[in-house]
Amino acid sequence: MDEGILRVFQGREIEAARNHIIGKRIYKYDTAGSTNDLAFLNALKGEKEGSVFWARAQTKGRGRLGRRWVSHKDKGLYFSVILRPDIQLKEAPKITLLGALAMCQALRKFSGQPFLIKWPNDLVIEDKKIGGILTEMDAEINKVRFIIIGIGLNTNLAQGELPIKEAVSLKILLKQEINPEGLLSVCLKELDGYYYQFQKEGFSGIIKEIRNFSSLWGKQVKVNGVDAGTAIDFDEEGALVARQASGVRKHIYAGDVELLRSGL
Ligand code: BT5
Repeated sequence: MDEGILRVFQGREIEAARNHIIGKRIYKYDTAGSTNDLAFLNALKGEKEGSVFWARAQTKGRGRLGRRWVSHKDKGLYFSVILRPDIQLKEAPKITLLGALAMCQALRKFSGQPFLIKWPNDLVIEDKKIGGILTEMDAEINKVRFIIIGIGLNTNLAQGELPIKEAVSLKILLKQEINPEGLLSVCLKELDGYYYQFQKEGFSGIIKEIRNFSSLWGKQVKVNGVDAGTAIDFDEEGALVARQASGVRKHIYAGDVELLRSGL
């Protein structure tokens, strides 16, 4: 059950007033089921592009394929943004990657630590997961009506509170309590900047930049349980390119990546 809105920010307090699109309006909740559901329902009712739904805790925080996202109160940043890009359905994965790049940069700027993207939707440091992205959408046959990009970042979890062994939080890395508003403002600024770039110039500059922040290069990967080869690149659509032992290059459009010779 959602407990109702705690506060509506009009951008200024979170330093998002000067953003182009994202974060001009921020709805802050105490407890939500899932911020993605809040954003989705409000998008259906006509809420504007760029509005943000942020909760201190989620009772039904989720990852992909119905997996759980552990969302204890004030231990993570949990927010979802409504986007209304003029794109086809098949382009939607680009938005997940754009979000991953924005969050990777936001975490780097906020903390000075070398975060990377584990394609397609994880944020990692030394193969430990600090955050994840869940993109959901409403679409017609071929056309996206709106996309909800949901972001979860571990801020203040202590070592003993981590949901899985291969996870980490900013507090553990930086050895200090994290101010969620400060982090949210950096996240919205980065997301806004990359989304604006996407609207103006398309995806190619973004995919070039993402190539510099992949945790997978040179690693043997399994995708959805099947050996895919060595991860070597992203293509212009944001698919992962893996080289198989035979030399054949395989383009992988979606899936769960496991590393064959590493922790995650
Ligand atoms: C994700 O899914 O990584 C996407 C997570 C998105 C969460 C945000 S929070 C705001 C918005 N509202 C929502 O309801 N969701 C979004 P996936 O790749 O499927 O990873 C899920 C897996 O990550 C789980 O099965 C666990 O193994 C692990 N996990 C769960 N909670 C975690 C946490 N807090 N930190 C690190 N790993 C976690």
